Amino acid sequence: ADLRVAVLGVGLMGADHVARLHGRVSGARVAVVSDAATDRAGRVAAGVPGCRVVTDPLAAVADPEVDAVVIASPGRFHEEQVLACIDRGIPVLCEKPLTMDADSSLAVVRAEDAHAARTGRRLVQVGFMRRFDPEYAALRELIAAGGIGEPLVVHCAHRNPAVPAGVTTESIVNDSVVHEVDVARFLLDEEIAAVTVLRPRATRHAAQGLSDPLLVLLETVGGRMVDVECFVSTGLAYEVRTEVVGEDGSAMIGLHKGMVRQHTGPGGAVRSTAVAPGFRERFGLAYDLEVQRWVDAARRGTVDGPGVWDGYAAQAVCAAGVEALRTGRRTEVRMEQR
Ligand code: ISE
Repeated sequence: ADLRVAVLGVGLMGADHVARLHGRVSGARVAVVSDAATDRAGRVAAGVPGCRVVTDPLAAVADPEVDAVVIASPGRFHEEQVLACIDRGIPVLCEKPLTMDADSSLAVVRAEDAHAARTGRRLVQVGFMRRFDPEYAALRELIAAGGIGEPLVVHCAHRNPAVPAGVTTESIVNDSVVHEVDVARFLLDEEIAAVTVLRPRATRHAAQGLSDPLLVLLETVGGRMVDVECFVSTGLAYEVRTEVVGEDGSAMIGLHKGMVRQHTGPGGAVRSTAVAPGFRERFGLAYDLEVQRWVDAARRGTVDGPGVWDGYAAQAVCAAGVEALRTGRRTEVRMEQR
């Protein structure tokens, strides 16, 4: 039978997951949606035959006709919603952040560990979708197979055309740079030990007081270094590039996708490719693959994607990043041994 999924939070990301589960993913159906904005929940549910609105998210988790949960609510609600899923023993895909700080994420790690010790099953996948992007997956395989020798340095560019009002410099670290934190851990297969954050001259397109772009340096426990240019108000497009430099070669992903065109430009013929306008275009396939993989595992009562430890590590590194931003100093990451 199809996996009956409850989607908690149907804003941009949650509504996207509903459309994906309904239209592109096999083996699952959206049985319940939940959102504090009941009119929005009603509109989303109306597009999915058989889908009910359950306003209280914890009631949605407890619903006997729900087998698994997708959490796309605001981050401050994730902790209690994830813990409720673990309590009920059902698989959950939780968008980042896992919780709002490292201590509470560690508590989720422990709760899931206790469940896994009893049942042998992990329950929580964290929404680090880049791991499912075919280019990132190929890059990781190349590195693991020794294709560029020992990796030494990673260069990352993460650019957004614009961000919603209310974004702060801290939230650039927590919501945007967090993806490079996970990518670095995923590609290099080791933890981040220290973070430094520099503030270049800000673009005039940034909101008042926002330090944009940021330059972030991540140092791994093995002494590898990852530089990240994170620039969230370029006014252009959605660009995510990653280059890994190794002892015996280098490899880059995220240059372009799709058609290369020749056409007349101002000073003669030009060659051009389109750049994705937003994260849904750039990572649409990654999201589809992520959710399909989650559904396949959830039908067996478990998960096999990035998990609570990855959510906790990301949170610990971002906490160090926020401190580095405040102090201007290199800041060591405080986290437990796995
Ligand atoms: C947003 O939360 C995301 O997750 C996007 O992937 C990222 O590019 C953006 O900067 C964040 O605000």
